[in-house]
Amino acid sequence: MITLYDMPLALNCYKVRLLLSLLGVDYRREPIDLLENEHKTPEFLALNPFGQLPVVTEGSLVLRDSQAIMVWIARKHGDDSWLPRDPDREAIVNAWLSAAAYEIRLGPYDARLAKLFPWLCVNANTVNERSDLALKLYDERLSDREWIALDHPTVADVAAYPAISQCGDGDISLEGYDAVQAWVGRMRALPGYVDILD
Ligand SMILES: N[C@@H](CCC(=O)N[C@@H](CS)C(=O)NCC(=O)O)C(=O)O
Repeated sequence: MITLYDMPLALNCYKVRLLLSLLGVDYRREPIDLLENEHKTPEFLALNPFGQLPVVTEGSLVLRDSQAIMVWIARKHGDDSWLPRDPDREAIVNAWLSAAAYEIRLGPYDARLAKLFPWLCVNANTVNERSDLALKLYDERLSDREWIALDHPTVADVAAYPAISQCGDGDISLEGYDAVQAWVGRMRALPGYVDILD
């Protein structure tokens, strides 16, 4: 059985919960309270020396980093569509996974952090500009297509969704990003979809 070390409001944990739910994979949640610094205890640091959520374990396997975890889940439990085995198509998905970890992280993810957990945000001064940059890139990408990487949902959509869908928490608006808004609606309609607090 998979165990997810998890905090409900943490966006990187939500990425993993959303993918597990979309794929119908059973797992158990082990709550770790970032506000109580439970991610910096010796026990947790032994699991993840980076001192970050999420962490996933299965038997003796211990995995950190939401992107790496999603790739593992997709390979293990998904059909090829969530992460294609064809190298050309896989590379496109991986490029958008990286965008979720960088452009989205520095933009809407950190904007939300700056409002909800300011002591964890290292670039509060640039989050508005970075959010605009990231949302423009995603809006342009989605202007003539339904899904971010390929012509169907992939882990790249799941990686981007949490920070984009919760960007209002960081006072970032999706107004004017019509293609992104339409994509958010498509994500919410996927079978197995769960909200951040479900
Ligand atoms: N690259 C990592 C980043 C993980 C990360 O930043 N996790 C946040 C919660 S969403 C965290 O644990 N922050 C606490 C800290 O960095 O001290 C991933 O994608 O999982």
